[in-house]
Amino acid sequence: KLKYDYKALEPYIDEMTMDIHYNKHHGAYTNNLNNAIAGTSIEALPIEEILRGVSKHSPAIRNNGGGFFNHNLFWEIMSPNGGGKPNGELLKGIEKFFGSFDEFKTKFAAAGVGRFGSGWAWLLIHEGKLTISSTPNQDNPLMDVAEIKGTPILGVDVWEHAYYLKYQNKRPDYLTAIWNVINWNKVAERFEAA
Ligand code: MN3
Repeated sequence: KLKYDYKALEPYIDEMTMDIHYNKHHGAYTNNLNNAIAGTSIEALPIEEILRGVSKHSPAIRNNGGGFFNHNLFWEIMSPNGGGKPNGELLKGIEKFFGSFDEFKTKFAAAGVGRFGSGWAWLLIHEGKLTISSTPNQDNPLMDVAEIKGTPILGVDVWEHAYYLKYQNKRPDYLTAIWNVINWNKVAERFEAA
């Protein structure tokens, strides 16, 4: 369940986008994943484990399993009380690997803008380093098919369904606005756990 209202991320993400995104898009990935694994040997596995071996499974599991995991992460790393800057070890890490928080934001947005078509932008731990990547469709860095593999700690949806009602074709504007709702405490928790 979402921990905030559909309208809680206004004006950066509008209520109708959140409602449709959560109930229709995320809801469909979740139902389709459940249907795809029902009665199979992987039904009881944690989603992370399914994704790490996703090349062995059907496209339905790759697409909907990715969609299920990615959206759960996305809802969690946003908050109406978000924005600002990370602190502590996460900020130190960002400064170490990207130069500064502002440079990190520029590089992350470039990864999101540069993803042709639909996909995600990621901040992940890859071989012990904070790294930015992007993936197509509902792929993510946990998957054995990912170009850059690792543990995602921040993921931003750059499918048009995530921003089109408010931002239309202006994906860069959405990727500028999103920093106002990023829950850095949650990203820091994932960073420390990874
Ligand atoms: Mn989405």
